[in-house]
Amino acid sequence: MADHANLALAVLAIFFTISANPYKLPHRKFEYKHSFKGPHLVSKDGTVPFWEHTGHAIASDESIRVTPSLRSKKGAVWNKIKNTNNFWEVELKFRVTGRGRIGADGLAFWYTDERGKDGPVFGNIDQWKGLAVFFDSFDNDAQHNNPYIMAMNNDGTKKYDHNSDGSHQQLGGCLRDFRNKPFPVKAKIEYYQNVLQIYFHAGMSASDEDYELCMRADNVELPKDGFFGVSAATGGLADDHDVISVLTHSLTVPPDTEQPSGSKVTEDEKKKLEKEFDDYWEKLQKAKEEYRKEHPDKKKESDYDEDDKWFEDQKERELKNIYQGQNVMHMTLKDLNRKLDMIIGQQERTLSQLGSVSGGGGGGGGGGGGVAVDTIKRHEVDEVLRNIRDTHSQISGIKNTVEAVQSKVVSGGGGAGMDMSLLSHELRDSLNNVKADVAKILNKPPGGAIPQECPTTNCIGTTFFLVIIAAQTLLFIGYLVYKGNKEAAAKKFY
Ligand code: MAN
Ligand code: CA
Ligand code: CA
Repeated sequence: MADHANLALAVLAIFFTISANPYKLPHRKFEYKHSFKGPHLVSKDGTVPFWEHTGHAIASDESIRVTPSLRSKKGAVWNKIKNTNNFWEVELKFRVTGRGRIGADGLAFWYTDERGKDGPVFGNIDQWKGLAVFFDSFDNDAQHNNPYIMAMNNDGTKKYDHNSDGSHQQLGGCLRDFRNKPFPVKAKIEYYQNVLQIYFHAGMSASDEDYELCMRADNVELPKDGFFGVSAATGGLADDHDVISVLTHSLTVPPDTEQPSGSKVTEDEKKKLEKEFDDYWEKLQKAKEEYRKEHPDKKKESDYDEDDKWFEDQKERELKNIYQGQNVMHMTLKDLNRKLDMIIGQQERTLSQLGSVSGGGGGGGGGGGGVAVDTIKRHEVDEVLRNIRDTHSQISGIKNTVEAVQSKVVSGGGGAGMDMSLLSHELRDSLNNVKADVAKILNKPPGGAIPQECPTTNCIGTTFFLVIIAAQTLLFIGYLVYKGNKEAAAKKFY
């Protein structure tokens, strides 16, 4: 039974080997003796462990200022320990800052057979042996192609052409601005299986992900053992050149990709093994069946034997799928929750800013720190939202009422229709009263015996009476027009 399990495993392993991507990522190992990084970059004696800084370079706890932003300065920091790894990756984190729109001259990363010498090439010697990567800020050949990142491999014979920015000597490069960025810029220089690649992070975010490929060159031969170093120089113009960290990893080929080509499984062998596995499986099932027949009492125990551990039945698979599905839902919900929190946070920030702007008045902040900002609280936000909801429901209620009223008005029955007819009745009644009073007055005998005392209410002339009637009619028409307009406006709003 164990043999069977082993065989199954072997077949699975072969399947994985065949289906796996033939390219495997290198094995990375951090090399602390070829690295430095803050905080506490310097020891008590002012030196950087495993490194030596020279020229105008100044080391502080957080970074090494390779040159200050003063004219004609040179500085360098060199690893004291020779690198013996065939392949490696160095991540260089730095800042180039200056007040001018143009700065100079630039920073250089080195992997060379020698170290620590002063010279004209960004603070290092010319005709070096090994790799240089220049972060060249200043456009000496006026081709409008700086700041530029370029790699140059030198066998010790080439003189760097400073006046043309080495444009004809480069292995490869890219035009990238690395000066005055909000975050430190980073360059990843990777040398693996004689392929040189430079990735660049433009310092626009603090994320580790934002690297992009700057250059790649195949068949690059670098010194077997060499020193890592960083140097910088200023000239007629100047920048601060600060190195924040150098992090080195050795790169080795993972053991399982080092298989000799003879051990690769051919298609025929694969089929043969599969057949062997099927035959064996059949035999095993038969043997199991026979055993069960011979030992019916042990049937239950053997139902779930060791071999079954390797396989999952339909139910198990479904359960697993459900579980995974739920997991995905859970993660999505979590993500949504996080995003919601972010939105609420932003809203609160905006509201608090608005609050402080309107509350602070035009006084210009009263001279800096220490002023407590009156921020809006969560419960206040909830209160505002509740109010908005209430208002909304009230408006809906009003809308419904208006609609109902409208429909009743249109159909002519009840509601506003009733009001209108009531009003017109009232008006008619009062008109009738007026008419009756007027008739009474008019029916009184003319001449002499006209009683001087008027009835208490209706002692008016005909003209005055007509004016009143006209005014009332006008009022009535005006009311009807106003009502009609209001309803039309309400209709438009909804
Ligand atoms: C001067 C010279 C150059 C240098 C520029 C920029 O023109 O020192 O070598 O590249 O300034 O600093
Ligand atoms: Ca230059
Ligand atoms: Ca140039």
